Amino acid sequence: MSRPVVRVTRRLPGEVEAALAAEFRVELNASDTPLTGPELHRALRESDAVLCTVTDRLAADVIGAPPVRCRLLANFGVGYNHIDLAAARAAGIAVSTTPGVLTDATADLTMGLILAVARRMGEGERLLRRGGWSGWTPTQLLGRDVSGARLGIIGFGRIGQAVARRAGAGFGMEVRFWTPRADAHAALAVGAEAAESVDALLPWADFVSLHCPATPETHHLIDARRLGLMRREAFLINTARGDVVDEVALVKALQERTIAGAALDVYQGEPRVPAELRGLENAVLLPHLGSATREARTAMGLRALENLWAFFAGGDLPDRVA
Ligand code: 8YV
Repeated sequence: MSRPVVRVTRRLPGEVEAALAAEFRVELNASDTPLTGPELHRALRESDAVLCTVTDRLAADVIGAPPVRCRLLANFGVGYNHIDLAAARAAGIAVSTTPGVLTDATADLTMGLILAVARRMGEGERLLRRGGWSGWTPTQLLGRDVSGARLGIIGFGRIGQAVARRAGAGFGMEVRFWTPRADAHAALAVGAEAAESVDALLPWADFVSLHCPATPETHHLIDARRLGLMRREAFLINTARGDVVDEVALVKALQERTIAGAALDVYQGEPRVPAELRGLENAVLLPHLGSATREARTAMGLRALENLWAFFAGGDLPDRVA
């Protein structure tokens, strides 16, 4: 049998591209810019599989009606809100993700964001770089303690639990979480307590960290009303998906200081980040770096390769989501 044709939509770490080329007839996107809708549509008709990423909007109109040559969308990443699963199923396309291998990288970055926003690191960096630092003073850029503070986690899957472990064991934080599927065993293992509801968690927490997937149920989960439930001294951290937060309401809350600050890695209309947000000193803003370590990105690519390999070998698809 001839080797399956795999369209790879973005450049991947060298080790991953080499491993893919050894197994499949790989078509790379040399320009490394996101494929357009028509380009993705064509890729689905001309390849046996597409290795896609978060920048590929695989909506129903892009997937289109059968017949489609593509049999597998092997996503590079754990979140798959950019893929219309129902449309993929209808077109006879299976979908896989890369869970687990980016958990530590994303949880580490979350702790970095908690520290950065609480200790005003961005403000300090900007002050120094613009030549505005005239020397140490006892009251300059005072932040708040992270050690011992209360952390509220929304979404308690692998990443939420990994953040809870770091926060509890490393920083002595008191951790509560909310998830629609309360996992008593996981909670016990990380010493966290389940909250009754999102609304009960928000007024309690000094830091609220989001770790749920973007679904119709979590769209704007954090809206103006819920931002209003947070304490004035509290911070919002988002390393999940921009869609979970109403960005307009968040900008207003930050401008009016009804919450103390936000640290964001993800945005509603990536790569567009509203100018109002970029103008705020009490916002720490990163360009979707959650899994951006050499180790994690290589492991993600190799995991996508395992899915491709297992699928075309006719076995189970290990990380199937559709
Ligand atoms: C990935 C992510 O880098 O895996 C995810 O869900 O958000 C990121 O860590 C990105 O999705 C790559 O496709």
